Amino acid sequence: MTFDLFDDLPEDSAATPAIEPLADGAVVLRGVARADAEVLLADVQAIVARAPWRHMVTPGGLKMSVAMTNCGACGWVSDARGYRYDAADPLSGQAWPDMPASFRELAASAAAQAGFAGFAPDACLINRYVPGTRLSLHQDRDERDFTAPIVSVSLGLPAVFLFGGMRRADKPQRVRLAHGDVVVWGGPSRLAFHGVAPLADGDHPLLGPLRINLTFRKAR
Ligand code: MD3
Ligand code: FE
Repeated sequence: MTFDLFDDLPEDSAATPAIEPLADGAVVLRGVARADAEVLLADVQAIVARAPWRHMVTPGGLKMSVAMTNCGACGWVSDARGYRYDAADPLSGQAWPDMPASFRELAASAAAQAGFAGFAPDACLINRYVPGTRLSLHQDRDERDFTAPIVSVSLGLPAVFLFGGMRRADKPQRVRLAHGDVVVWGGPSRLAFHGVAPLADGDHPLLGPLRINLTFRKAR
């Protein structure tokens, strides 16, 4: 497969990002995380050393195909008891790893560019996709305050993001999210149904056959 035509541009091409409106309250900042990718991925590795990737189980008993971990004051967990945010990693009983400065600063700067000044996430869910992994349509509604946006950072292989409406049955738009793309989902988009189509095969220069997505949330 082929990669971004823009992979070879100088790093400062990310200094003047196009702000691409996606929907009411949602904007894509193309490539803004590209210059930080190595630092972000080193920070992911340090988090995974303490809070390993795991496939959570839905309340309905299905094992998710996305592998997940978290950092921050609380982390998103799913098991037979339901979905929730928890201050402890259920695998270790210990607090989740701290949110690295690189994560916090990128999330706050992206949110500010989208009009959400002062975004201070307390949770970052980290998702890992291999070819074939998908995330079915859902809403993110386990957070306490829906006035805060969610900021997502895509790294590695590109994905087709499915962005639906307020009803599960609304036909989703398909949006390609590539390495370094950051999306801010706020306002009326905050509770939209969304998902990720099965990841296509590929081999990314930094990540190999993987996509990693960071989602920053104000959970409490
Ligand atoms: C739109 N993750 O972790 S990020 C999730 O690529 C999740 O791993 C996807 O959906 C991923 O919950 C999509 C983009 C995203 C995240 C949260 C949203 C889009 C959103 C919340 C509301 C609307
Ligand atoms: Fe989601």
